[in-house]
Amino acid sequence: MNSSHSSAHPPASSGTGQAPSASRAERPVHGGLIVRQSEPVNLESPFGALDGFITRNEDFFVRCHFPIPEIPRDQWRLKIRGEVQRPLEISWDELRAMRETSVTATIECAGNGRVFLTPKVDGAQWERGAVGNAVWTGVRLAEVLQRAGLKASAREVILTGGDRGEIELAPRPGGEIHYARSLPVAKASDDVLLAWEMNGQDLTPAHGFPLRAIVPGWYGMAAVKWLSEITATAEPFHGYYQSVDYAYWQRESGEPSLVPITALQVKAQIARPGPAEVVPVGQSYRVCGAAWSSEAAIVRVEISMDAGRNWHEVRLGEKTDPHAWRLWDFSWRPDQRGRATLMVRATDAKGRTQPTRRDADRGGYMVNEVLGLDVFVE
Ligand SMILES: Nc1nc2c(c(=O)[nH]1)N[C@H]1C(S)=C(S)[C@@H](COP(=O)(O)O)O[C@H]1N2
Ligand SMILES: [Mo]
Repeated sequence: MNSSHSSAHPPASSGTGQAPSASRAERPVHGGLIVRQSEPVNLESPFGALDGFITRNEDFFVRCHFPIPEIPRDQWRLKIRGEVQRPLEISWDELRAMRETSVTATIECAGNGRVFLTPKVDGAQWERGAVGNAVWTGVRLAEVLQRAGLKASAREVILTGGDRGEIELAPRPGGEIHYARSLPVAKASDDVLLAWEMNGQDLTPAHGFPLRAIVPGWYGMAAVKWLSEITATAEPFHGYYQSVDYAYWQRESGEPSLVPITALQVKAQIARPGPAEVVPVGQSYRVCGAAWSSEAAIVRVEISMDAGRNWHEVRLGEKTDPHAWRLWDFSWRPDQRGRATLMVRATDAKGRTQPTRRDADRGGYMVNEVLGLDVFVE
């Protein structure tokens, strides 16, 4: 397996698209994606190549549970059914005639950073690159729901994708299922977008052509691709991708109870230097990265160069859309040779910050505890 580690110790790692040295790290590296799985396709962004606020479409990570469905746009229909007054089938042209909106939103896979967990957990072994930030254009889900007329009995809205297949690991339902996730009516009627464009271009097949959901402030699993059906239900949905997969143990009312993963956890990541990178002693190095949270701006990112003993505030990039990540950088002049353990920790406008320890109730998801990144000063 390839890795996005940018080791500058000779021989250099091959073909990862990573910046192999501090000086070259300053240059934008457009390195292609890292294959985590080829079928179904799962591709990771080289986070070390981060070079702007917007992730290019061709650099955006891809997370698929089933083969990518081929959906001809002119035959495609969006069905709206269940607890609605007027069940609908909306054609592509009808959808495009609706009011268009854009949102800049960061999508992070709930399993991003999983490779750093000990003991090892199941699932795609993402490093830091199952995250990206894009401008999404489409129509508000709320407007589509309004057209169908949600009944007062509706509690949740299930989004179903056009992709399907069999689950391999038990516990599993028999036969083929579709990828599906539900949203509470309050979120569905708020800021969820049904998007047809990513950074001004039609969605690619891998990212959900012709239509996908964007659920700002939530982990990626909610952003259902190849959207084909919207079903309003009176009962909570307990589909595979929110009860077996993408669920965690919550302890709010006594014994642990399995609940669907929803909101993004506040988190900062270092793009450069990369793991095991060699950083020159006595010279200034621009450490940089991104930080994000759920429904609150990032207000502070701190960095430590000595495994958490001393912390410094970094410089934050422009504050833009509340659902978008914030870039940050810090000028570092290492004066001591040897190994240095870098750490970052973000705080958002709601005062939430990153934990120092792993919460075992999260299983292989929501990795936002402060992690160390070792580099070598030479
Ligand atoms: N229909 C469908 N939608 C899906 C998925 C999927 O497998 N099928 N994967 C989800 C997960 S887990 C993530 S993290 C995001 C990733 O979106 P991307 O592939 O555009 O980066 O899509 C989500 N939407
Ligand atoms: Mo995901």
